[in-house]
Amino acid sequence: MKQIERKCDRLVAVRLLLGAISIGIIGSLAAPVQAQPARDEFDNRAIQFAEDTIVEFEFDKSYGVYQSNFGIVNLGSCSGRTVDTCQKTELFREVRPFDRGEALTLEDQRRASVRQTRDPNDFIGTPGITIQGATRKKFTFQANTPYAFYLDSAYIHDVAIKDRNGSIRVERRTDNKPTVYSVNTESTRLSEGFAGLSRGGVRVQWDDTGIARVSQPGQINSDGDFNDFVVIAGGSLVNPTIPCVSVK
Ligand SMILES: [Ca+2]
Ligand SMILES: [Ca+2]
Ligand SMILES: [Ca+2]
Repeated sequence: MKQIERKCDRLVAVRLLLGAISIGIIGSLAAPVQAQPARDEFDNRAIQFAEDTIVEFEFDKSYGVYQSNFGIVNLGSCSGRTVDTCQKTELFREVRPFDRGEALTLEDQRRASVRQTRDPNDFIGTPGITIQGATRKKFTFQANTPYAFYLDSAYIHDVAIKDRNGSIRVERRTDNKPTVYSVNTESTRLSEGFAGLSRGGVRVQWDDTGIARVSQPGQINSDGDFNDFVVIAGGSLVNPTIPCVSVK
């Protein structure tokens, strides 16, 4: 019961402290008895806290043609040897691939072939359009448990199919892409690291698996832009001594 009260204190404190900053780390609950040395990590290798810790996440933007889902995978809770069997918690799900469309159309592909694009913003996805509902979510990390982030993506695109009689029809296809994990530095950047959680936040920047951008022609991997899906973690460490204020 006391822990719940403390959590309440911290939730309120977040609102008081953050002000213009819309994201925050909500400190931690009472430290459990630990057999192992405490260790905090927030990088590609692992997401791990020495104490139970609630972190608030906010969807920022996506600049990628894929339709993606972002979440947290508990690396200490797996039913097999591979990461795909670990327990997952989804935080944000794109309901469409990007703001201005529901698929990469034949017209998009034609324009790309002549190095044009209908969207100079690289298929931007914004809160309220590609991500509906809450764009801030909290997650409780259990003490001394390794986690990672994951991104699931699908490529939704039209293809032209020539029938036997010579007529052309358009078929919309959905290709599910392999899940990418933050343990892969080719997929994810967490540049600010653990210290960033209490200093404005950590930008969790994803590169999915690459759709060539027409704005960068001639490059072998022109889509290693690490902006295909961006989430901000934390931002401000809550002071646990702030008294509880009733939430209206
Ligand atoms: Ca997208
Ligand atoms: Ca990319
Ligand atoms: Ca991109």
